Amino acid sequence: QPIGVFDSGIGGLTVVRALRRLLPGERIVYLGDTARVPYGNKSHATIERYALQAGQILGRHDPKLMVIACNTASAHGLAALQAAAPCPVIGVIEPGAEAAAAAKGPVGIMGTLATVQSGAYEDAIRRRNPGALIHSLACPLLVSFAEEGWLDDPITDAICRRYLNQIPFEVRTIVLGCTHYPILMPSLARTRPGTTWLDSGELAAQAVEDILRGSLGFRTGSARGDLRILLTDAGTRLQEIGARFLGEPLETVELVEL
Ligand code: DGN
Repeated sequence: QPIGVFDSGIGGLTVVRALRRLLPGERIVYLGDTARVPYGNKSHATIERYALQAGQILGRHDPKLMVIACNTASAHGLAALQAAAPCPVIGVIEPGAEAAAAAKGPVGIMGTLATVQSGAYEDAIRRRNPGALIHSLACPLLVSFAEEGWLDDPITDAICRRYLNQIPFEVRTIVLGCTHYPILMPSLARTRPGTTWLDSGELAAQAVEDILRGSLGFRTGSARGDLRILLTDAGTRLQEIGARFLGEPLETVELVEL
């Protein structure tokens, strides 16, 4: 059985990349809702409905586990999908929040508007550490910069600085609460040296590894697991942008309708 991975678009490919590094033999079916991305500025009800539709498509592939590889969809759709899906479902927020709750001192959260407005990170961190000091910041422009691929560029540095200056200087641990942000790491690190960055997607991939090793089982051996990429729309620059997030060429892409 494969691992089913769902994202609002292609940002979740950073999670697939981490999964393929940690669990190279696993088969993965990825569904990116590229026709309706971005989710970051949509309402709770809409995002929840989209997540349930995506779960139905992934469910046809009989996954042993589903991963919502998008912070926005995890914040608004995880509970509904967990209730509806025929297999366990994990999101990217709990693993990121767990690491943040264990950090020393105040923590920062960067994410889309919908993720920050949901308060999902605050809730998940305070459940583990009720006294935690948390500074959340919506950074809606960063998704576009990540997709544009301006990764080593003074303009991206300036935008990162503009956002990060709003998080008090004493905050030394910041959660990348959007699966697009890891590819902006060079700019973020230049802007705020000495910060510990918690990559919610990477942490979620580690949580998947723990679950598989613990109970669901995983494929060993040298054969690389198959990766199927299902998208609801394949725009012109998709191969180029997707490959940057995945860290390998996007071979075949299948179109699906939700
Ligand atoms: N990558 C998505 C996330 O982690 O929240 C955001 C992309 C979007 O839908 N704007």
